[in-house]
Amino acid sequence: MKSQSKFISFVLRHQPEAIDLDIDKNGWVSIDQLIANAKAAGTMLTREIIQDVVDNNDKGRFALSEDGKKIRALQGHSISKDRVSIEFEAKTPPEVLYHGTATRFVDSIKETGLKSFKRQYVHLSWNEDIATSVGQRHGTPVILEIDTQAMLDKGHVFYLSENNVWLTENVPAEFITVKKEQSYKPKFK
Ligand code: HQG
Repeated sequence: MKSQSKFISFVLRHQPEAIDLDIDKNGWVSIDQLIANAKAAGTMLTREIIQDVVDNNDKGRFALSEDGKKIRALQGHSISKDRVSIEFEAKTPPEVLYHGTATRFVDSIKETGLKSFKRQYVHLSWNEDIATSVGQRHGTPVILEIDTQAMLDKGHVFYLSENNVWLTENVPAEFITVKKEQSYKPKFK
């Protein structure tokens, strides 16, 4: 299931054109078209496989439409906002949110803040363990604490995706504290 899930994530969030998929402004894609176009590209998907991916995805990344005919990713898109712009509800976050990154990015983040780069938003976690696993994908993890209250005071907006990922456009450096930085600790003094 992992490879199918990765494939679906890739075409729904990043490159629908890779298999000629029509994607609407809210990120929805027809399941029939997904199955047919995936097949033409050599990837075998069935309704059952897709349902399984939706139901058992570790992060609840995907959702089916009410009529069961369409599928979309709930967040994480890198497709331009002109093409896909999911309407997230602005929400007040907890006072602190976390961002997991890798130690090698910290100096740059301290300088320029958190940027979304290819993705539409910077992703923030409500929980430190999740942040750690997000950071681990890039190297030695480090957790950044984000002062959401101060950001709200300055007019920044936060959104919560249906699968509980907090999103915001960018996080200027002044709102970031490095929580756990792995530093070299000599064994003997
Ligand atoms: C870093 C996964 C240098 C940022 C996860 C991150 C998440 C900077 C990397 C979701 C920087 C971008 C998103 C700056 C940010 N200088 N580095 N100024 N600003 N960065 O993958 O947050 O499995 O685009 O810290 O679980 O790691 O796809 O973002 O390390 O929720 O569902 O640039 O992706 O979810 O990497 O991960 P990413 P992310 P899925």
